[in-house]
Amino acid sequence: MASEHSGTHFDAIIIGSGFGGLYALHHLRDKMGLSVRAFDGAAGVGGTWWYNRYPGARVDAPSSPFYAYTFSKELVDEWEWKETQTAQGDVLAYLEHVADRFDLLKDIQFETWISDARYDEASQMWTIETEQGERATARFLICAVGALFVANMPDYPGIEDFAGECHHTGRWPHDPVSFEGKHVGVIGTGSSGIQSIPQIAKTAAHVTVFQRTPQYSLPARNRPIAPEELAGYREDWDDLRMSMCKRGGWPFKTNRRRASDYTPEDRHAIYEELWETGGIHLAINSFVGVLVDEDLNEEVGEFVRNKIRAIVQDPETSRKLMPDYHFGTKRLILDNGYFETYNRDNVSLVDLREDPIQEFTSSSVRTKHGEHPIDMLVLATGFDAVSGSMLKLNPKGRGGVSLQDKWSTRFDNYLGMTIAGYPNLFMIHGPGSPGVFFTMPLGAERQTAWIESCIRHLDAEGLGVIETTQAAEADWDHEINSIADHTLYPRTNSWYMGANVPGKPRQFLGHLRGSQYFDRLTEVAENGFDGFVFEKSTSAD
Ligand code: N01
Repeated sequence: MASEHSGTHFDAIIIGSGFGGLYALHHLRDKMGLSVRAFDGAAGVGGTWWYNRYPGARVDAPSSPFYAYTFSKELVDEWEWKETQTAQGDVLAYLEHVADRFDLLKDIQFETWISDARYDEASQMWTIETEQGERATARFLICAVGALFVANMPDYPGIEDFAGECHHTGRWPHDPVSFEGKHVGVIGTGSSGIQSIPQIAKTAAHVTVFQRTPQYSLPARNRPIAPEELAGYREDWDDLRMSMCKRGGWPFKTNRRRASDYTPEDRHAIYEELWETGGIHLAINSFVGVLVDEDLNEEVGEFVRNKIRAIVQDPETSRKLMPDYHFGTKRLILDNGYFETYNRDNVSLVDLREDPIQEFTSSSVRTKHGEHPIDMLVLATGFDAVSGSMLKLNPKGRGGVSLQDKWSTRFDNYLGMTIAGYPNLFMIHGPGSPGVFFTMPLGAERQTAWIESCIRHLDAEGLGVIETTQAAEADWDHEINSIADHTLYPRTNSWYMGANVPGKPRQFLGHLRGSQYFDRLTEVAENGFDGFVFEKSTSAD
């Protein structure tokens, strides 16, 4: 596999240096010997973890040491995770360590936005152009642009006239933000809002939370991770890794209990135990089918609502906090004292369903029933998730067709990684892949391994181009949506469905069965790449 590198020409260009991009750089460069250049608009590695540095930001899934790379046992052995629910700063420090340890920084160009990425059919090459006007070409374009990157900004009348500090949680300043003595308005109660509100309330004079949808949130029960515990994981690492691959990204066997085998009282005792355990156990470890069986789901949902009722003292506030969608069908949130925060005197809640925002002034939010003076606004309003960052990059494929045109009504792709009309382009954590439904670092490793098998196949056969077909895309769309349609997920307006962004096509954006998905990738490679067409290499002619 020849390595080409002439300063501006590479075998592969990678966009992004978060978990996905960093691993792709290491794998393609160090394991395959390709010439690779990565670009990132940020000033450092980390992707999501570079940007989302709002107070309280932590991993919102089973965390240390499993929300991490698995490819290097040395790395597993040497990194000391501190807590079970890793804080943003510690994830970022880990990624900086990885970049340093594997000598990745020399091949990443930071503070560089890619303003254009265009495929040339004659040369079978991608050309990227940066905002500074530099150009580079490569045979392969790897888009590791992040599933949660493009900020979803509300467009309330007058919001641009607000004169105080305003920060989106996904674009949090690097300099410390002080809430001391301030009246802070927070819009949004997803993971970012629910993680940050208790922290902001500690020092702010007053926090007014503007809530559109009340949320289920489970106690994270974050705790220090003991050295013996970490040592045990290291000892069993190979088995744990295998288990992660088989079990949706997490190593622990989940319970296969059937709810109908238990009395309501026994089920309730199990919910109590799992609530005390914390994390996402209530959702994944109580009974089979919580996200499928409407009655069972309602029972678990009511259990959580009762917990909220028991925690929140003011009955009116408690009423407004009652979630009414199917439990677990929006991203599950793990909190550290969120509902308890409403018992503080300096926190109040506005239910935007009853009292919608009408406009902003320079110093307040006017809702239908009142005016809320604020001197700082925190927008915890989420992201144009999964598809948004690819659309922002907007690569131009065959015939110069832009992705924004191709994806104007549906995010067609095959295997969540390839797009018809966009040869030799690979997405990591793209729409239709397990992404956030799997452990993202491990998912990135396995998707990159599959990219390797594509490249090796091309080189072994003297081929220049691999490209999927529209027929394969249609089949894939059907497959991932029929998996989702077996569950309660599509019934809820969530970012999984694209429902959080006005006008976004409604489509389930992930593959719910991660292990099955990765088996499928292997199968496709072993069966000669079903669903793909190839072109001979023009440079070999
Ligand atoms: O965003 P969200 P997030 N007016 O979309 C509301 C990951 N994450 O940044 O529910 C008023 O979940 C919106 O209301 P609704 C994690 O996977 C990871 O919190 O759409 N409100 C919702 O309440 C997570 O799921 C970590 O009705 C508006 C909130 O804003 C994902 O990122 C930490 C509004 C947005 O919630 C996104 O989480 C944090 C409007 N115009 C997040 N527009 C870690 O692991 C939106 N909302 C560290």
